[in-house]
Amino acid sequence: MPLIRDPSYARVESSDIDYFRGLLGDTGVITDSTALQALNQDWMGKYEGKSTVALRPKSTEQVSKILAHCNARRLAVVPQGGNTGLVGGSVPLFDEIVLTTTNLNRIISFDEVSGTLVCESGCILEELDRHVGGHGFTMPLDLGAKGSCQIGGNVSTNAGGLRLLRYGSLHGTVLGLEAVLADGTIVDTLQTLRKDNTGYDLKQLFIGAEGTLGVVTAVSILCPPRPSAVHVSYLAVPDFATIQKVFVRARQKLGEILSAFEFLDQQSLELTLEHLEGVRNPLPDTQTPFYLVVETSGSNEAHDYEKMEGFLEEVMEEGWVLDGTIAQDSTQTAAIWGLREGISVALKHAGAVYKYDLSMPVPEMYSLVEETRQRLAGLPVEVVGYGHLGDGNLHLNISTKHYDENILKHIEPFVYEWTAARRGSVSAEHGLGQMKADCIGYTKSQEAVKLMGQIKRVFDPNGILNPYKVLPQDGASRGDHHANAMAA
Ligand code: FAD
Ligand code: 2HG
Ligand code: ZN
Repeated sequence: MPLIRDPSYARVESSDIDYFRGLLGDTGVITDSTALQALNQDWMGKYEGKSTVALRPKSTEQVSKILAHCNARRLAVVPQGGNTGLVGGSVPLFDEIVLTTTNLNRIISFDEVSGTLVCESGCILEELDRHVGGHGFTMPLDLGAKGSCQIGGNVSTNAGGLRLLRYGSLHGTVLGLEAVLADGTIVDTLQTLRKDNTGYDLKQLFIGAEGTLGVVTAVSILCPPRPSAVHVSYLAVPDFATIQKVFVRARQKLGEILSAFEFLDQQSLELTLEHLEGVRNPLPDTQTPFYLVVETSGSNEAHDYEKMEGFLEEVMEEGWVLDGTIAQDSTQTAAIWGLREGISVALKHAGAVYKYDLSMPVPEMYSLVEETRQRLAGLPVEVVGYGHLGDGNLHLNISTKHYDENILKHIEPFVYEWTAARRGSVSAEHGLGQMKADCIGYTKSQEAVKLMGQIKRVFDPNGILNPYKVLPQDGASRGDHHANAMAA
């Protein structure tokens, strides 16, 4: 249902632009329509706003002054990092001001003893990984968008990614952060302590808040030592039940060095090979419904390779894996990851895509893909399933040429209701953004959503921060219906 602009928000006037230019200089205020186009549109080209001004502050103090001004004037603001989000959270719906963190890109410190990095929120993930890599450490998260996404965006979406299985979620690795509230108050919780039990852990509220509670300006994050031995295998598996046996065996055999366990179906593979140039099929002579990417990260090259080889031999002897290959060098490793990380890019090249990012018990996961395929039979779509199997996170994607309401009505609310019936989550890692602002009730209780609304009002009483996102506009979620139905 299309939303209507909330008329209680003010519109940007020339006096506002003058104020911003005085604060940020001409280069910090973007009003040129070509430059604005990229900031108004999301990565998929699915969501597009109509903002007439974007701001590029260079310091926390500037962010504070911008927000204080916007709050006093009741101008709505959308925080934007790398703009790689997949739920339309980083772009305006109407004329909200875009506040981009691109120029907040200083690395503040790195402690080589603890591995703690402190940096501004606009630092790009891949660049941070390069920086800490120079000290023998790695960032605790990795994702296909690493070349563009920013650490502030990662924290604000609580991004999961390819190695959550090994390094855990940002709720554990972020040690502190600095954020600016809607009224300009700077909340400094930028600690570097592993342990701190003094009161409520406020930083956790900003992790995954998708820019609705404050603008994150700096982050302190714990980086693990960079593994010196990384091995990646690519395996062909006949069915989804068998994938689960392979996963259990991988955990038993590879233990603490297991760092990723990803799956993709045949349809994902074919679509990626068709639409993405430069990707290679690691097992060109084997066709099977499922493929796995299994990675180990450790410190003993020969020993870790032996472990991976032993694991592969065992699962092949069991008949669970029909064919498999272990990357022999960094080029082959990059090729396997290039295929897995390239699925989203290939889907983008293929046309329009409906994305569902779901958490649910692993044994049930693929039935949803199959049922969705059946429901959509006869429609011009390709249904693909892949994701972070080790984390119970399915990426169900429905690819088609153009967005089409008729296709959508076959998918929703079916996918959400199916997930809710299994007590799953309608957002495992991408967030709710604008796509699912009215869907939280499928996963969270009405009491929890009410409490979130109260928290939002404490942090942002005028509701200027990322409106129309995350929480339902009028307090009623589509999922409430489901919750009521379950209770009845
Ligand atoms: P943006 O897209 O700019 O913003 C995302 C949200 O955070 C918005 O709501 C925005 O308002 C808010 N925000 C951004 N910066 C700030 C800030 N400083 N303060 C407050 N709010 C802020 N996600 C995963 O979890 N796992 C994956 O494996 C993964 N792979 C991806 C692969 C590809 C190819 C792509 C395109 C995306 C992928 N994503 C993945 C989604 C996306 O990259 C992540 O959500 C990422 O963390 C977003 O970072 P960003 O800097 O681009 O944020
Ligand atoms: C991934 O795991 C990302 O590749 C993107 O989370 C998933 O595009 C998607 O649906
Ligand atoms: Zn993912």
